[in-house]
Amino acid sequence: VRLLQALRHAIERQRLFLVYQPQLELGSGKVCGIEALLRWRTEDGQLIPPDRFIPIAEHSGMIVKIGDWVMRMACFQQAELARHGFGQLRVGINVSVIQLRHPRFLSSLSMALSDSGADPGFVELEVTESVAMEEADFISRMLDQIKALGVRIALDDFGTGFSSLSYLQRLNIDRLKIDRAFINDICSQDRARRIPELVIQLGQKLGFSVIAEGVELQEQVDALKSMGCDEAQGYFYARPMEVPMLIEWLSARK
Ligand code: G
Ligand code: G
Ligand code: MN
Ligand code: NA
Repeated sequence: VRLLQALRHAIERQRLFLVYQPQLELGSGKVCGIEALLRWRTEDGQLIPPDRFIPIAEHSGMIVKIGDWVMRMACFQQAELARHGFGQLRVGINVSVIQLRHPRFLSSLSMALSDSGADPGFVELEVTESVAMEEADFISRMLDQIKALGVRIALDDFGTGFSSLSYLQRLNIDRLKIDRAFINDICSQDRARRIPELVIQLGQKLGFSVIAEGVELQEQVDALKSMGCDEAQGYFYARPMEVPMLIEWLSARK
């Protein structure tokens, strides 16, 4: 309850902000996107990780307001990056199923797009696999409507849910994000390579691109490349950064 109250204040006092983690094409080494990740800095300077406050925000329904703010901020920052010459970066935005269920979700999304001038083709919503598999008909219709706005869709934490393959084939999505749990010991154990390998092949067969999360080592990059994985993100390349630092980081790589 105290955390909930503090979160309410944090929203009013604008203590929430976004950091962005780069995503790279494994083939060319080019930066192709960024994922927006929410952060909360309390008055005394403490950082509260999203794992701690997102579940509370979801329970209380506050995630709708927070999620709207995240979508708007990410769209405005995408447009800002475009003005700095980085318009070709897709921005990934995590969305909760509570947001998707809200009747005004689509109008919030289209307002964020039109108010910011962000190019919808460079905005990608991340929906977790487990969410996409529940309420299948509702979610698949929602995804169709999101796609109709020109926005891309990624299935997050892929491999941790239980996808029905026939349903996956019908879903209007652009890519799969392999959960970082599968990337962890990709090099240390032969067996651990099998799932990422399978997900990459599945993505290729179904026409989705595949990105690996949580890449921390050169050996993981090499292994993923040899498996034909399209993209990767993780501490190996960069930690999530606020926009000014991101712009510096991007400029240094140009
Ligand atoms: O950034 P970090 O690794 O601490 O994120 C932890 C979890 O919080 C991840 O599962 C991530 O998807 C989730 N998360 C981060 N930012 C957002 C956000 O803006 N909205 C939602 N719904 N989840 C987020
Ligand atoms: O569930 P989701 O994919 O949205 O979560 C992304 C989370 O993973 C973020 O909280 C981010 O801070 C974290 N993350 C990003 N790269 C790495 C990494 O290389 N290693 C670890 N352990 N976590 C990472
Ligand atoms: Mn994500
Ligand atoms: Na994930």
